[in-house]
Amino acid sequence: MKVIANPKHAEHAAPGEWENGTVIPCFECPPRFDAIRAALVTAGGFDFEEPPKASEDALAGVHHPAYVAYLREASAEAKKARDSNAKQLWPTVFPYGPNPRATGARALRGTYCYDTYTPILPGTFASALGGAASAARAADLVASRSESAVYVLTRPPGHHAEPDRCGGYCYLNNTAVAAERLSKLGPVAVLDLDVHHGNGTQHIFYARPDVLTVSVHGDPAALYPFYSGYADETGTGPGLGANANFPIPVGTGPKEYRPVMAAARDAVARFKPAFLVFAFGADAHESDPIGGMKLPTKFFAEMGAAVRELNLPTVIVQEGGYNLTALGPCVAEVLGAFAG
Ligand code: OKP
Ligand code: ZN
Repeated sequence: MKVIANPKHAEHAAPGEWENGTVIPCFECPPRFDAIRAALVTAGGFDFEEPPKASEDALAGVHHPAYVAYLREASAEAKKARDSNAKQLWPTVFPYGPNPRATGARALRGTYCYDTYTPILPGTFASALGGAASAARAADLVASRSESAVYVLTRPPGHHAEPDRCGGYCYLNNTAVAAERLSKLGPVAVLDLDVHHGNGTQHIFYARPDVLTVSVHGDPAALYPFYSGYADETGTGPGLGANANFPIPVGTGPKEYRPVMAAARDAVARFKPAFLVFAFGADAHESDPIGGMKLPTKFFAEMGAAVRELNLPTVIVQEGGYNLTALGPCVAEVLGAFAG
């Protein structure tokens, strides 16, 4: 299987994350990429490639141009800063009131970001754009039918990135970039099996009948991103019926996860898409530090097989997964089901 690997991923490395008023070590870190890469090299049969030089054109139809410009300029501003504190742009105040006015740099931080997990650093834009370019390249390979499944090895992840806001460690929505690209050629389904709801992907396509978004994730009453991911969110306007959420209780194990995964997969099949984008996270693993689910490593082979059964040209995009020991083996299990 071809792997398109983001050559710029390591340019984004946050020094910590803000959790409940304290800075804690980052879960989303460059060693995640290395752990996956090492596991795939060990497993064998993977052919690693870099994408062609990144272009912002890949973001059209996914992110608002003003947001893209903000990410680019804020990263450049962080790069120019001299002291280490000014090299990190963290939001501290978020828009409020009936008509929020954002005219200065500090206001923009909260305008374009919705949480305290997602700072802008000198290399953030290059790193995120490298991921988007990797997703676009994978989509092009699958679209041309030269490959039936291509894996995008990237970080930071993307599925929490909204059209005009970063959040949840995500800046550019790689999954949505692949789906948008494929949607020029036929109906597309996105199946998101990261443990967190793919709010950004849902919202980017919420009014579109030609891109189905389906997500299985921890109940948002208990798990990030907290404000969306409920089962009654089904799309809007022409997109009504083209979104499906399957929230599951925190603590779910294989026995309860399996039928929900099958129901989500069947919702994709009923849509009869021409292409699939599989947003994959290994954070429903039993040892994940932030997921809270109970899936063992061997269940991920079953997950891969369930998705593979759709028998669709598929772009597999890496989202989360934060146990550095489990992450690589889980990815290898999922991809093994596609390669076999
Ligand atoms: C990104 B992806 C940890 C709190 C959770 C945000 C989670 C983002 C997950 N202290 N922080 O969906 O894996
Ligand atoms: Zn996640």
